[in-house]
Amino acid sequence: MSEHDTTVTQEHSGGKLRAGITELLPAAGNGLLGRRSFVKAGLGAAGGIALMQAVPASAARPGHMRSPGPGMSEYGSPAPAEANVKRIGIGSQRGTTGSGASRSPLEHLHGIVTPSGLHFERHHAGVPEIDPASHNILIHGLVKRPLLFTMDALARYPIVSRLQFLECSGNSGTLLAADPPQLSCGELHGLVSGSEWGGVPLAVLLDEAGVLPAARWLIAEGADASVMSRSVPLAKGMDDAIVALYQNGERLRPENGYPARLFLPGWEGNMSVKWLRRINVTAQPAMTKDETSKYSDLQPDGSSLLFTFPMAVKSVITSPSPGLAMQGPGLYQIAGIAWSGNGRIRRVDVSADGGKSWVQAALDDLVLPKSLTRFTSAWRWDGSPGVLLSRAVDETGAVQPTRKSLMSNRAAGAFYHYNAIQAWRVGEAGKVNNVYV
Ligand SMILES: Nc1nc2c(c(=O)[nH]1)N[C@H]1C(S)=C(S)[C@@H](COP(=O)(O)O)O[C@H]1N2
Ligand SMILES: [Mo]
Repeated sequence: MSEHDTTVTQEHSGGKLRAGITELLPAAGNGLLGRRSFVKAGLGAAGGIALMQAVPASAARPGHMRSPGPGMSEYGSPAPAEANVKRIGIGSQRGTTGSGASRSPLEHLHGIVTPSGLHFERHHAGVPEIDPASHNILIHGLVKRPLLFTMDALARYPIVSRLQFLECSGNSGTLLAADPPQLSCGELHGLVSGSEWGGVPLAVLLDEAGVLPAARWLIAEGADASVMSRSVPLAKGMDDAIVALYQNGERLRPENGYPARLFLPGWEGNMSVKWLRRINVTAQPAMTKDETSKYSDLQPDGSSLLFTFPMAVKSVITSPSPGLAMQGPGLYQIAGIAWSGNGRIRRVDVSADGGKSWVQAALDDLVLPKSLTRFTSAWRWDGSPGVLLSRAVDETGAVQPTRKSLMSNRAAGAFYHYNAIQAWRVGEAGKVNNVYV
């Protein structure tokens, strides 16, 4: 588990090797290197990799250097050559067009923000077409003053914005299958995305309505044809819940709740009710169809947990991953995302030998609570088969479980909240497969 700090070792033993070389000493089995390998030494200085080849300069200038290109556009689009980067795993229930999901192509993304057009979608009755000019949000029930907010009125409140993830509690559920499904990282785990969410703190609106002492719960209701409704503890509403109007700097996309959605940081995606139209302040939860027929969690003793709010600590290696084949032996950067609904990611460990030995991964600078967090680890792949794992630990000390321990503590038929360690097998030819270890 411990990372062997090769720099210190070398200096203390009087070694005069260049830092770049000393940094590349193995720190765990099957070629994993210390977490400062790339950060300090840089790929080039490390002397172990040649990603660029000498290419003879072409005599003729390419066409795009000989005449001006097209001009400005009102709303930009990705480069045509990136057209393969799109939402994946799109499917809906038989007989419906909009009761289903699409997934973020995690293996093609970097950073902790998912472009809005690639944010995963989960709808129970499609995307309603809502005119913001006639849409309102009602706060009523156990309050002194029931209030009706127009979208224009809401936009005049102080708006906070935060980089946070949203994850469907059904994410990764296909990994409950007895045999590992041969799907891409995004197809398996892409019901999670990260955004900069901007909105009005729900506490501000509740305070204005004047919550009565008997109030304990909020029943949030959406304006889609499924009338999605969830019971939310008042304490969450008073803590970090927002009525989101903005996503990555612009107004919400229709599929993500335009013109306003509830956003409950770190909690199962289902509770972040899109197309929010009503919050009923109550003393009891409402036991809606969306929290009884679904989103309850069967236990091994046959009972069911009605509510499982926070999404537990989790991580996945996005590169390498199935579909991103290795280009021969040499130095690679293992990269991935980690997140926890209970706060910040404290550390991520990576293994290249199926869990026999681990090295601590480097976390990117932005380690924010209830946010996607990037991790990387340098790997010298010698071309032999190996099994890559990542294991996240959050600031509460919770450790991402192995698949074996998760499965042994779960009832057959329980579906939601799968957060086990993902294993990718890298074969001799560099092909990457989903495996269970
Ligand atoms: N009104 C309404 N809100 C909803 C849903 C819905 O179908 N209708 N789906 C829920 C589920 S199950 C999830 S995981 C998230 C998905 O949000 P996204 O589509 O913006 O990714 O929205 C939740 N809020
Ligand atoms: Mo969901």
